[in-house]
Amino acid sequence: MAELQRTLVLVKPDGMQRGLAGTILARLEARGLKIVGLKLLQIDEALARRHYAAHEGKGFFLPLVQYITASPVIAAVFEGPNAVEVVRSTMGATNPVQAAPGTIRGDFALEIGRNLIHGSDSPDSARLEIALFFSEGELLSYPRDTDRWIIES
Ligand code: IDP
Ligand code: MG
Repeated sequence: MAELQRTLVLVKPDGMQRGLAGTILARLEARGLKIVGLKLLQIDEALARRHYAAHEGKGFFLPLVQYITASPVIAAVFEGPNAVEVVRSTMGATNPVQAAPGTIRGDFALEIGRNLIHGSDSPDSARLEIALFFSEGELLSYPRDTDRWIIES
């Protein structure tokens, strides 16, 4: 059986401003992933710098901090088998120019600096990122009646 994972998703400010939050979350939900955490928040500069610490010093770092703090975002934790990789493949490539049609970025975005969605890139970064946005008590474990039709166990 595949490893059950949790991963952090952000609907970035452009997704919120463009009214695409529901569409983006719906694609992940329809894939079969389960929402186990969800909140609307405004990311401040300190949180943005921690979340994107791996990119500090790169040319796009400051514009990236400005972008992610420019408007409220939705933070969500999705759970499922191989959730990290499944979210990444559903998002599409970082640069929407290279993102395949059918992916979120490939269907709704044009530029790397306005690419709509964040998804953790590994189980380790997922654990760190989830802890930045959610306390343990804000994450819920619950069965869905449909789980056995989505996950072969
Ligand atoms: P990811 O979001 O697909 O994991 P990362 O390489 O982790 O991509 O970069 C984080 C975010 O930084 C990207 O989603 C994008 O918003 C922004 N970014 C990455 N590379 C560039 C760039 O070359 N120019 C402008 N923005 C970039
Ligand atoms: Mg990344």
